[in-house]
Amino acid sequence: MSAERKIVFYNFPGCPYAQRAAITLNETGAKFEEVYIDLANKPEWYHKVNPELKVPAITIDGKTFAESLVIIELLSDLYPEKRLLPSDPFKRASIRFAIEYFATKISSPWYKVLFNYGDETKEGFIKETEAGFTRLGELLREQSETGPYFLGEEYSLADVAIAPFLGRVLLTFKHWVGDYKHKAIQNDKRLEAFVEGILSRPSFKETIKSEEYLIEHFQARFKLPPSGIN
Ligand SMILES: N[C@@H](CCC(=O)N[C@@H](CS)C(=O)NCC(=O)O)C(=O)O
Repeated sequence: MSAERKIVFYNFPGCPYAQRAAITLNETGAKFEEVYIDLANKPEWYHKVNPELKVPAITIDGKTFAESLVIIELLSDLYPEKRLLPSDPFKRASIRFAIEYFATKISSPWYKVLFNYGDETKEGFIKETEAGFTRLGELLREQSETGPYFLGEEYSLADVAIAPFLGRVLLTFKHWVGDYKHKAIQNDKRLEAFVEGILSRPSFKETIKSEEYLIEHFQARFKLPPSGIN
């Protein structure tokens, strides 16, 4: 059992990076104080917490850290009994690779469409994410033939780090890309179970805002048109 620590978590719940930290805190069961940072109107004092003025940030026993991947690894190290990062160096490397892969091949086209919404970017978004999901299915099977999680039955930081982006990517397809359903997911049982598994994990569901909240947030933040789905 890890020692009780004083944790302050600086969060903006619409942010997928911040949700990575929220999920990890939820998984550890640690007690923490949550400070809401309104990104549209950041408090003056926040630059002392994180000079980059981004969320998430966390203060643990007086030491402050930013960057979601740094924070979730730190929490995993502080609560090793939760086994969010396995001790096997090869598994740890595969987890870090999957996180980076998802960011480059799926989250990056997602940001492209959010910041420059139009027919061309939507086409590119479909094409690039179909390819990205196809390869993701192969990466999952390289770890384990059965799921639901990246490593198989064992939940890990790969699942933590990917879920907030996966949820928002699929929500974007549903509302702004004609409710498009990926063939790569429909045709791959392992990938389909992964999607279902990480998005139904209680720590994900307890830290995600409602679809209505996210739709409104995306519209305001990225100047997207109203959702095509009622
Ligand atoms: N690389 C950072 C990215 C964090 C980030 O970009 N957070 C956004 C919100 S999702 C932010 O705070 N942006 C500052 C702003 O909107 O002013 C991480 O992994 O934590």
